[in-house]
Amino acid sequence: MGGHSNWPEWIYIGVVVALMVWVGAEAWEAERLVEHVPEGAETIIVTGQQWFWTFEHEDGTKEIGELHVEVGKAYKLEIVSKDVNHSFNIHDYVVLMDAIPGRVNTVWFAPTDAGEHDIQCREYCGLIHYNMRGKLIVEDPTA
Ligand SMILES: [Cu+2]
Repeated sequence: MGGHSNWPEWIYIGVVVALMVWVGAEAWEAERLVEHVPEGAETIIVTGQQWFWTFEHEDGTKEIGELHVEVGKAYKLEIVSKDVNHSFNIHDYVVLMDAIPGRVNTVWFAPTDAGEHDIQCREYCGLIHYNMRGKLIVEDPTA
C-alpha cells in the first residue's frame, strides 16, 4: 500500500453512481408523464364486451364501435369489461390497456390531428375477437 493512490477508483465510482442516478431520474420522469392525467381531461367510459366496444362520454352520449373526440383536448379513458378480458388499443396513439371484469383501468391520451384511427382488441377474447374493431374519429371543431 503506502504511496498507492486510489483516485481513479473514486472517479470510476463517481461516474457509475452519476449514471445510475441519471437513468433513475429519466425513468421516474417517464413514469410520471405516462401516469399523470392532465387537469381538465374529459372522462370517457370504455366498455369491452364480446365482441365490440361501447363508449360513454361525460355528458351521457353513448357510442358503439365509434369514438368521436376533438383535437386539442385530453381524454381519460376508464376501461372496463362486461364479460371476459379484453385489451383496448389505439395503435396510432400508443394507447393500450386491459379491460378486466370487475376493475377500472385508466389511461389517457390527447389527440393532436384530425383524422381516423383504428381501434382493436389486443387480447384473445373468444371466437369473433379478430373482428372486435372500432374507429377513433378525431374532429377539429375549428375547421
Ligand atoms: Cu379480443
